[in-house]
Amino acid sequence: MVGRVEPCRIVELPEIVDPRGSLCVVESGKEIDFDVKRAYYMFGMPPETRRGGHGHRRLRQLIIAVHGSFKVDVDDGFSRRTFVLDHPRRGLYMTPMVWRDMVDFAPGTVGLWLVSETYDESDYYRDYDEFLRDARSGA
Ligand code: T46
Repeated sequence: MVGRVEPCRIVELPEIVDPRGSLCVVESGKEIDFDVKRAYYMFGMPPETRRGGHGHRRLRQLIIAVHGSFKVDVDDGFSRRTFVLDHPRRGLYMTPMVWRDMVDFAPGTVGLWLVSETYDESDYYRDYDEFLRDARSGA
């Protein structure tokens, strides 16, 4: 079986270089295959923080370290991968049914999440064993 971490990938965002400062674009139907229903961002993470520690049933997302860097550990119940986000020109596209942990935040990091769903707690897997059971049964 092909694991679901496989479709998680780094997306190089188009950069419009300008001496006044670079401009990067994320457009639905181009860089991402979903309409953005919600954006949230995080800052002030102490370096030893772990964020995430959950999976999503339907939500797709693009994660960008707009400043600083952090790592994203992804796990589809079969295999694991680690992605490093360390440039605002690069995003991590993530499919549903993937468990993720965010670690190793550099001081001053600001992370931006562009996601396909409004906030809905019922979309979350907060329990790893429940996630594992469903992921392995192909839910
Ligand atoms: C993710 C990581 C990086 C809301 O009310 N609305 C929202 O849109 C979000 C994202 C969160 N919340 C509330 C729910 C919790 O009471 O904010 C609180 C913290 O959220 P959570 O416990 O989900 O925090 P993390 O670090 O586990 O996860 C959050 C996001 O939920 C998640 O999707 O990718 O940040």
